[in-house]
Amino acid sequence: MKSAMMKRNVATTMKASGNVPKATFVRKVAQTAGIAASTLALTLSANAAEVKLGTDSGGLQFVPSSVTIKKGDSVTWKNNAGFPHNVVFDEDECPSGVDVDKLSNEDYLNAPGETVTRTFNVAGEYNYYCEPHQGAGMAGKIIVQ
Ligand SMILES: [Cu+2]
Repeated sequence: MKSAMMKRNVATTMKASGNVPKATFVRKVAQTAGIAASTLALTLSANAAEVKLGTDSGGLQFVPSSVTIKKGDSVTWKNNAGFPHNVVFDEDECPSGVDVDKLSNEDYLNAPGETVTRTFNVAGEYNYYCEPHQGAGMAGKIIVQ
């Protein structure tokens, strides 16, 4: 019970601290969760960013729409609202040599909470979109440093 509450607190704090520098952000989250910052930093350095498919209110957006990660990190997209969604990378909008067919998940995510995870091993900027909602502007960016 206690650990479920802690998780919720961490998630809330993470959502609210969009532009806070990482160190400050880690400290804040650690304070909120009541655990050592060093422990949390270690956890975060495994680095899996999460992007929600659809806003909590059902908006047709990736949340957050832009994510910055390091080479070797992965991104997990989680079905949230307004689905079906998918994740499609455009060859012209990714670093050259990247296999966009492998990176994309063209199958629709239909179930709530369904996830797709991809690992990024080539630095650069990746732009992607959701095919069913491309017309509504559902697009995102991954910056791999
Ligand atoms: Cu969509």
